[in-house]
Parts: sequence; C-alpha cells; structure tokens
Amino acid sequence: MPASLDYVATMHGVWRAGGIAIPLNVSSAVSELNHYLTCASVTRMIANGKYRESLVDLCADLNIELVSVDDVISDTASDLPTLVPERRAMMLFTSGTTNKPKGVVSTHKTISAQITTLIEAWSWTEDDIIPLFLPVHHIHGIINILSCGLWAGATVHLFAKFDIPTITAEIITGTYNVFMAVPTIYVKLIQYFDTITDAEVQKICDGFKPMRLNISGSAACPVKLFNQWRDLTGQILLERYGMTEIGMGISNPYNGERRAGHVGQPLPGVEAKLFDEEHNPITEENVPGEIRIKGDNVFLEYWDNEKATIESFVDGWFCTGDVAVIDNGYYRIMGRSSIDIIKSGGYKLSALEIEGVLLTHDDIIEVAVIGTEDETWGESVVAFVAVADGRQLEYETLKEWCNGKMSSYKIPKTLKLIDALPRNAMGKVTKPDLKKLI
Ligand code: MCA
Ligand code: AMP
Repeated sequence: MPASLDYVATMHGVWRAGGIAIPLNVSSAVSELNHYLTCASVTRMIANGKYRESLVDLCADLNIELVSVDDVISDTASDLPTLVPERRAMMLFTSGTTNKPKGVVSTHKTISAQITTLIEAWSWTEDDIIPLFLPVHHIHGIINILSCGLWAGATVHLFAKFDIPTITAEIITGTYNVFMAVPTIYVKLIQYFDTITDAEVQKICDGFKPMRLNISGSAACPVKLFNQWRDLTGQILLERYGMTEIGMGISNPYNGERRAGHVGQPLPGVEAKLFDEEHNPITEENVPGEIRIKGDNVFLEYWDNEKATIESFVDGWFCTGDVAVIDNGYYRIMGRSSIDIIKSGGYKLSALEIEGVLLTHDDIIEVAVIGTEDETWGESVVAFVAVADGRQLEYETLKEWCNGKMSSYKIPKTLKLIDALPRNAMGKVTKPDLKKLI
C-alpha cells in the first residue's frame, strides 16, 4: 500500500497483534517481491485494489493468504497480546554488497528508540503538521515522518506519491510547519521553479519561509543545494545521517550551527565512533574511518542470515560501511567503503543486484554497474556491457527489457558498450577504471 490510512491501520494492527510488519514497495517488480516474500517466509499479504489484483498469482504460487484491508479491519478490538519490547516488529529490505536485498529486522524497542530520539532532537510537538510523500517501505517515510508524527500527536498528511503541484499548493497556503525530504526532492522543487512564473515561485518560497524545520537526508546534500535552498526560502536545511539498520544516527542540531556538507554529531542515545581498518578507534580530527554505531536504535538481525548479522558487528559496534571524518567537531561523510553501493534519488541500490538481472539478458556476456555523480539524483546508474559477438544493444531496447524485472529507479540510465571489462591480475573487474571511462 502507498501512504494511506489503510497503510497506517494495517501497520499498527500487525504491531498490536504481535506480528512482523514488512512494508513493501508498491512499484516493485514481481521478481523482487518474490524474493522479499520468500526470504521473509511471509504468511499473509494485505493489499488493496489494483495492487491486490496484481498479487493474486504470486501469492497463490507462494501459498500466501492474500486479503484486503476491509477483510481484516474490525470495529471491535480482539484481546491483544501483551508485547515485550524485544519482540520483532518490522522487517525492511535493504540492498547491500551481496546480490539480493536483506531483511533488516527491528524490534518494538528499536523502533521506540529511533522515534523518541528524534522527537527530542528535532523538538516534535502535537502542533506540527508535515506532508508525507516519500515511499513508506523505508525508514525516512515510516519512522522519521509517519511514526514521529503520530507519536508526538502531530498531523501527517499522506500522499501516495511526490506530486509537486499538489504538495506546493498546500505549502502556499501555509499548511505545513515541518518538511522532510531527500536531496533529490529539493533539487526537483528548484527545477520546477524554472517552469513556473516568478510570482508563483515567490508564493511557494513564502510558504517554506515560516516553517520551523526543513530536513534533508538519506543521501548527501551538496553544499550548492544547501545554499540555493537558503537563498530561496531562508531555510537552513538540517542535514542528518541514517541507515535502515540504525534509523537516524548523526544529526546537525535543531538549535545551533547547521553546517553545510556536514551531518553533525551523534543523536541522543546513539553512540558513534570512527574506526580504522585494523578496528582501532580514531580520535584525531580529519582522519577518515568507518562510522560504527551502538545504541538501542540499532536493528536486531538480518532475517534468516546469521552470517551477515555476525559479520556486520565488531565488538558490539554496527559497521555502517560509510566513511567519514570529524571536522571541527562535526562528522563529514566522505563516501562508502564499497563501490557496489549506489545512492540514487535517496534509494540505496546494489550494483551486484542490477548486474545479476542484466546478465540474464541473452545478448549480454559481461556487465559491470557503477554509480556516477548526478546533480538531480545524487548518483546515477551506469551499466558497462559487453555483448555477444554479432549482437547489438540499444539503450531504449535495454530499458524496455528491464521494465518489470526491476523497479524503475534501478534501471540503468546510461548504457556503455565495451569490448571487455577492465580486470586486475586476479581477474577481478576494476570498477574505478570504469569510472575513468565516463
Ligand atoms: C526515477 N527515475 C530516475 C530515478 N528514479 N532516473 C534516474 N535515477 C533515479 N534514481 C526516472 C524514472 O525512470 C522516470 O523516467 C522518471 O524518473 C520519473 O519516475 P518517478 O518514479 O515518477 O520519479 P519520481 O516520482 O519523480 O521519484 C523521485 C523521488 C523518488 C520522489 C525522489 O526517487 C523517491 O521517493 N525517493 C526517496 C526514496 C527514499 O525515501 N529513500 C529513503 C531510504 P522515465 O519518465 O524516462 O520513465 S531510507 C534511508 O536512506 C536512510 C534510513 C536515511 O538516512 O533516511
Ligand atoms: P538505506 O540503507 O537506504 O537506509 O541507506 C543508508 C545509507 O544512506 C547510508 O549508509 C549512507 O550511505 C546514506 N546516507 C544517509 N544519509 C546521508 C547523508 N546525510 N549524507 C550522506 N549519505 C547519507
């Protein structure tokens, strides 16, 4: 379900009944859903309308009971179980450096910690009104906006998608006092300003001006964007850093200096430290290391994947794979330790997962996927492909072939045909060499 009252009722129903809620992406391809449902051993799928229709065959194949919200919603509450905070509550699928996304399991305790931290740090109150137009199968939409809003008794306006004219119409009338989005959304708003009159732009910027808070996160906010947004709206963006496995970890302050290009300091209740490759903590400023996190906000486990869970912790610290420095007291993210993780439009993508799909194409014999810098999307997906002798491959044909095999944001935006992929002496593809070819 997209963001809707049915979504909220279902999520809370599953939680109160002691189940594990697994919110899924409404625009997933069937093969992606198949992986999530099988991996998570899902027993029951709740979907409405056209989404329900499209799931009939898949659920039948996987022996999953498919019901609509109306089938399960009731006026009279049954006796509900008493839940211990350690009970598993939610599983979100996230890409990593393995081929297929993994299920990140959080407990009621994890979720409560993630929410209460933000309520305190960002001064949520019941007077807040916020739009939710981000997808509701990720932390940003589910925890930072929806759950914090409900916990605080605030008002959350639910939108099934990010539709600029609809949302800006509300902003003009001063409906909202808090706004949270990924950097791509701010870029898209600024691009939209080029398509409307100056007077209309002014009205929208005047709607942003009195808000108490504008937040950017899920991907790096370029300094240029930070400055553009301040010049247009007077809003000093609060940038923060998070991850599916930890919720939010590090944030610029609500009161105090919000520094462009930096993500601030650990949130209340969250321990963060940088470590070098030998697992030694780094204490000096401006020395890069991996961000590691401890706290009640950290997830319980990767579902049914003990090996991955064990490997992602060292001495009780969760290893994020993000590299940062501390620069004059604030964390500054330098990038990720793996070239195979791409952040595009705020979505975390696995190059290996996309390569796995492309390799099923009859004409493709070799493929390597990388992310390149992109002003709108943060990073954009590029596929280097070697085709079989005598075969041709056009970008448009490949794009069409990809439809239905992966969500649209994973489909490569650029195709580079190449005779053979560059490899090192060990035969491993050297992706940094590919970056130089762009
Ligand atoms: C879509 N398109 C893209 C991409 N996505 N092109 C390049 N790169 C992309 N990533 C293309 C489509 O193929 C289509 O092209 C056209 O853009 C419109 O597609 P549509 O899906 O309608 O795009 P949109 O609605 O404008 O989507 C942009 C979006 C969306 C609203 C920014 O990407 C989004 O909601 N992102 C947020 C994801 C998020 O919530 N991440 C948080 C994860 P054509 O027309 O040619 O077919 S949680 C997280 O990261 C942690 C915990 C954290 O810190 O928050
Ligand atoms: P996800 O797995 O979708 O939760 O994505 C989490 C990843 O998003 C992190 O590991 C970071 O690489 C990235 N990320 C989130 N917030 C920021 C930020 N403010 N700056 C840079 N990267 C970020």
